[in-house]
Amino acid sequence: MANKSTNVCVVKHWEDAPKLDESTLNDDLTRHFYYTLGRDRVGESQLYLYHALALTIKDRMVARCRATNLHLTSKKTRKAAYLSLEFLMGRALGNAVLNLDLQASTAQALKQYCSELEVVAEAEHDAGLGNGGLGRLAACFLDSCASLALPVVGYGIRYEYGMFNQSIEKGHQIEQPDNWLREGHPWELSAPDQACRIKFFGRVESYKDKQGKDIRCWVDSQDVLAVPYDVPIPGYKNGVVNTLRLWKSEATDEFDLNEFNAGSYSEAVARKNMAEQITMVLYPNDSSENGKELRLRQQYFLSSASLQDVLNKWVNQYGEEFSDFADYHVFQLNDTHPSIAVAELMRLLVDKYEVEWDRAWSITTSTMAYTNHTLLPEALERWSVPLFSKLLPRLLEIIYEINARFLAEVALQWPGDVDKQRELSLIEEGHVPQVRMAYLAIVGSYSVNGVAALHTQLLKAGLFKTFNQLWPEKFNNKTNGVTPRRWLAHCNPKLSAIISEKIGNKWVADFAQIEKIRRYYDDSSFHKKWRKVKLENKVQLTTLVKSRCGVEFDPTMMFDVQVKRIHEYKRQLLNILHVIHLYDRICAGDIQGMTPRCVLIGGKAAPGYYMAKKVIKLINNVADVINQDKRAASLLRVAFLPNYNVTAMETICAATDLSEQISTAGKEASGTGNMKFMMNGAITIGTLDGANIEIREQVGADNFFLFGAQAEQTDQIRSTYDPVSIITKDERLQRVMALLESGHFNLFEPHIFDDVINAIKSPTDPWLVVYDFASYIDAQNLASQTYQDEKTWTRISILNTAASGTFSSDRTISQYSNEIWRLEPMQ
Ligand code: B1H
Repeated sequence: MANKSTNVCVVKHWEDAPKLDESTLNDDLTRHFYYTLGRDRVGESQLYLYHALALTIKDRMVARCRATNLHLTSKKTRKAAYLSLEFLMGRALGNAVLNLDLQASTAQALKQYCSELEVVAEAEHDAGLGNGGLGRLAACFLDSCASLALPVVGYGIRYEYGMFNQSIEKGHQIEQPDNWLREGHPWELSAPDQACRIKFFGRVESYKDKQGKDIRCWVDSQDVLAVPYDVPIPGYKNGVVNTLRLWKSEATDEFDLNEFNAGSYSEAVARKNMAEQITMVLYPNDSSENGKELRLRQQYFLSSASLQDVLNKWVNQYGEEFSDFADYHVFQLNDTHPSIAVAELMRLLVDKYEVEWDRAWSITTSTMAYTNHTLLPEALERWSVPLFSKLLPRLLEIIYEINARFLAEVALQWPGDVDKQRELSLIEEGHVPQVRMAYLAIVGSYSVNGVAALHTQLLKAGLFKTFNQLWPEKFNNKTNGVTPRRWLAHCNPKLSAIISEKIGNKWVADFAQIEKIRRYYDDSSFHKKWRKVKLENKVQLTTLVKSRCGVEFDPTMMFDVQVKRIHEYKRQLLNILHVIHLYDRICAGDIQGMTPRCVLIGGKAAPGYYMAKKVIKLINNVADVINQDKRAASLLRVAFLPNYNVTAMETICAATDLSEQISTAGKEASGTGNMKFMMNGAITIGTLDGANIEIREQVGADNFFLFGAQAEQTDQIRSTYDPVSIITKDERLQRVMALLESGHFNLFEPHIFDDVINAIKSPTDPWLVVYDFASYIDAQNLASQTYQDEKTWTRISILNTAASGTFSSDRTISQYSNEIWRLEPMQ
């Protein structure tokens, strides 16, 4: 534990540290290349140049990171901790160079090595520590917090293996481990002196202290060390560098010693493995829980380490006095994954710091805030009571105590209503009782938010209805956003340049200003530039598609794109039915006025998700048939892009004409890909779902291709749903289904699509693919027609970018900060 005098010493040191600025970047790059890495110029790969540059850039962030920490410790400042099992960061180099305003000096320095930033950047491996939207949202939020100079620390897990790499073999998804740390991770800085101990297993003993107070003691636990690795998060040109603290699990030393001395060497090594397993791998299930014990260990490991870290810092500074702790802290829970933090904060306060229960509960419920990201029932986390009791015995006791007190409150509100108590209980009754993690999060938090207007409305009216009756003031909406630094300035430099030419470059920091580009929506010379940029971006994507899929795209054709996790509710199947319909028209010679299209689909399926994997196979088979058919060559090309990730999206979203956001209404909580496409001037074809609704409101109904059933109609539709009779009445769909059922796309693989076909035709298909088919095809036809009118398309494209101001994560984070966190900017 650092005492105050060493702190002062450190502070002095950093104040005196040599200032690293642009003028020294050149020398530092050389020093790192030759001395830190021990390389010379001849025949070295870009990898070492990347490492040397990353170290050079990191040097420039470390001092500022210290300054941020100094600010936080020197002033008693309110701060937030963002707890998330996922941070889908992607690459860091290009973003850091942009945010630190080092583009010119970096380019200059790299010239000596006959290289340039775009080339060196290719050597960086994506940090894929997340599944999809939820993890990428956390990454965008960190960028916005730093750019708005808000005192926010991200807490996550340093998975040894991130999101798996996907390859496609004979149309099937193959998963390979993502050993992203193999070539080193130059951005992180470990702080082994700040490691925390995390308890697992064991049992609870009770005894009375001197005053006769009942003390509960968690004993015989098997402890694991949590070692922090800090990743710097630079704000945009504001000198702020925040921290993402990622925890790695390690065995404690005494295991080795005790067991080793007792002669149980192999047992000691086995335990070491068990400890290190905790942070070994990210669970690849987007939007569904899998209930594995190791996952619960990860959740508790992150929650406990992060809370201990915050409490340690508080105690170091202010001692074990918690009366105003809640005035200075807030913990934002990214979904229920870290919601065990509610019980863990209680444990630390009550057991470790001997705070009395009611005071501890008041601290907990004024520091915890919970974000819900999904209404899908399969994603709602429940942990079995026996598992809890074995792995985290003291936590289960605390949850029982929270529940007892909560149910007493319920009884006061609804006297004598036992059903209400059963309905709201944190423990679900049944053969094996379960802990309901969402309920724990709601009961323990002062704020519960959804991630788009419709989503929040549905939460309040459905899933959390009774909680909303009990505590209406807790519930609020925070519509998601994405960072315009990565998702426009960095990924689309050409579009950024022509925008800045017209409206200056203030929009990068103040994205509401993007609205000014609207003035040019009818300016023909601006139209020309806009189209030229899009074409150049499409040429780049064409190169990527050619190299990854072997499919030749034609950049003069319309680029129609759907990239996201593969899930039935996202309806990649509906997309491919439209593709089959277009192919059917081509085969039938019905090509009058058809707009040539390149259809790109990409995304990973959870390894155990049977239907999602079948859909990938179908897309690949359909693509093969169409791409080999000469009749289609000038009208339709289809590709499935393997291993879709953050870096691929940077090329994709800049090059897309038509953005597919076609989920079943009421199922996509928000979506964030929809916002990235919009910023880059793609036009959306979509349902009234998640943030699509707000996108359409912002850009105007005429500038959005709408189709499909609405959320409030879907239950009614499902009750009388008869897809087979709809197919019979719709000639277009009948022909599509006939082609599919004839085996045309699986000539040498009989029956492989039977389950997909049956799902489409099932009256219990929850995703209503057949119901929405006709209106989807009509909307696609309208999109096609519109695309042929170059001027109209360009106008709508500009209007989309211009209307995307509100979808900046800066706006989202300002709302979190003003309405939930109540933080003051650090400058
Ligand atoms: C979202 C998840 C999710 N919602 C469980 N829920 C996971 C659930 O590993 N797990 O167990 C992982 C992820 N992810 C997404 O969050 C929503 O589907 C999107 O609509 C939303 O845009 C995104 C960010 O809010």
